[in-house]
Amino acid sequence: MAIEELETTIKEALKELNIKDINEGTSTGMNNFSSGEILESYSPVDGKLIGKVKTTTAADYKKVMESANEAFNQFRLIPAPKRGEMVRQFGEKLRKNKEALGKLVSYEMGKSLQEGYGEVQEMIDICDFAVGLSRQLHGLTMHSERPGHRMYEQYHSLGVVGIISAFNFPVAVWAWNTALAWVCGDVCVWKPSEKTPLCAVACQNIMAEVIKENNLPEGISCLITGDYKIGELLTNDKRIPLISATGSTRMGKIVAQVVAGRFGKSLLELGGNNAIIVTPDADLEMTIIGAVFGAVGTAGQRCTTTRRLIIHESIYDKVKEALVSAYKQLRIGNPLDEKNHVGPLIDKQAVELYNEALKKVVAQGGKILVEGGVLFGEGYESGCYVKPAIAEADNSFEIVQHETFAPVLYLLKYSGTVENAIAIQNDVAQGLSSAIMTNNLREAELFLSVAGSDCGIANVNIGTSGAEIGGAFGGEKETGGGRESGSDAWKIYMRRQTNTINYGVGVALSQGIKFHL
Ligand code: UN1
Repeated sequence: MAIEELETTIKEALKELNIKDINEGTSTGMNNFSSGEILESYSPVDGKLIGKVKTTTAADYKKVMESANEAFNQFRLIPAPKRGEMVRQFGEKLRKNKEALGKLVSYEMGKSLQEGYGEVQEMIDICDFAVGLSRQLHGLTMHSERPGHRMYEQYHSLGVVGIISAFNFPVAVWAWNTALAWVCGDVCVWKPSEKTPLCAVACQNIMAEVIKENNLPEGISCLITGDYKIGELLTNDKRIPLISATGSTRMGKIVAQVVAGRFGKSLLELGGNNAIIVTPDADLEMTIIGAVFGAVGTAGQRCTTTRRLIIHESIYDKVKEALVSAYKQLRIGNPLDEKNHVGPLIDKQAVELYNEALKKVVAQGGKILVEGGVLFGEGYESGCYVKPAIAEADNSFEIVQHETFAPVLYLLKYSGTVENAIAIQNDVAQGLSSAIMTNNLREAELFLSVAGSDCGIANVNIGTSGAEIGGAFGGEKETGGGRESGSDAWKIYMRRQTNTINYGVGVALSQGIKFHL
């Protein structure tokens, strides 16, 4: 793709997404309170400045929260299916803007265009899910032990939801949260990654149209931008009953403690160290596609990225050879050019961490199988393009135990039965996603059993990444324990109330207690 072509494509996308004044500090189409220092957004694709955004000061934050609180008081009174209708309209607008937003995601974050579109599709999917959900926010009814009594539970809107999202899914993870929060009657304050602020502005602009067209209070969708300090205002704020945070385990630990300290709830989606077990009964073609996409998709910057392959010794060499030959076919370059598989890392700091990981795996006793390295020269001017690498390693290595957000895949060997592979798979601090490649029913079922994978996601014959929105998404251990998107993940966005109603004539106490006056 020629440079001029890329420039025109991005210019058009920014225009379509209503992103203006990029030199003065683009602001959103609503809730325009940010008046702080300018935050510049550079593309890892070509290193160019895409735009500038004004950050949120502490004084601005006060106004944002006032607007959010005010909006909540109105919004919670709107019937849930009507709120669902609003989310349906948002989903429609996303369909119209899929191309432009997908391109901006690809350009500002660096993931392949296909994955950029996929991310917007994930937003559309969660909107559809939330629309149906808006008529199903149900509690249970139960039988009372007392005659003439009825018991049931209901779910009420919770309040202001704080959303802290990461650069790697700059729009979808916000949508997982907002689409559900909105049908639940909550309002959202979003702090996106300072590495992808324009994607956030674009989402706000799209939502602004829906809010305007439906005459809704602007405070239902608030955006605050800046570094961790603005995030701290959110996490410390007693008016925010729920903080949903996606990012590193280090960040999550701080958020969890601060939020728990004020009896808030937190929904954490933190680091993963995901493995695929490859047993002697694995289908080789499925394995290679699952493992390669899992390891190099989004340049290894998904929480669900495949970082470890645990291969049975009897097929180890065969899998190894097939992987090496698959890696030779990978094309690295401008992610907006659809012939490329792998785009850049987010920034030079990420490149440094990648370099360090490769050094460490060798220093700790590993062996490089597919050479890594940073790419220079034409098309690679941003300095953020790296070669996906493979190293043979051992699960006990400190670096293997650590999540490096880059395309570095570790091959680990196991012998004996699948129980040994499962033990290796579980022997890390993180617990997000996992997979097994096998056509053996016993192995597959054991992997999914209570004695199997300890992760929040466990797949058979597909890779570790690419979860659909219909299931609850999240993981155990240092991944933080939160569940987002599908299934009954909506419950955390609401407060549960148990109601007991006495429709009888007498007074009856529970537990048979007698109390007479
Ligand atoms: C993330 O990396 O934070 O399952 C989210 C997946 C995507 C979401 C990843 N649907 O890979």
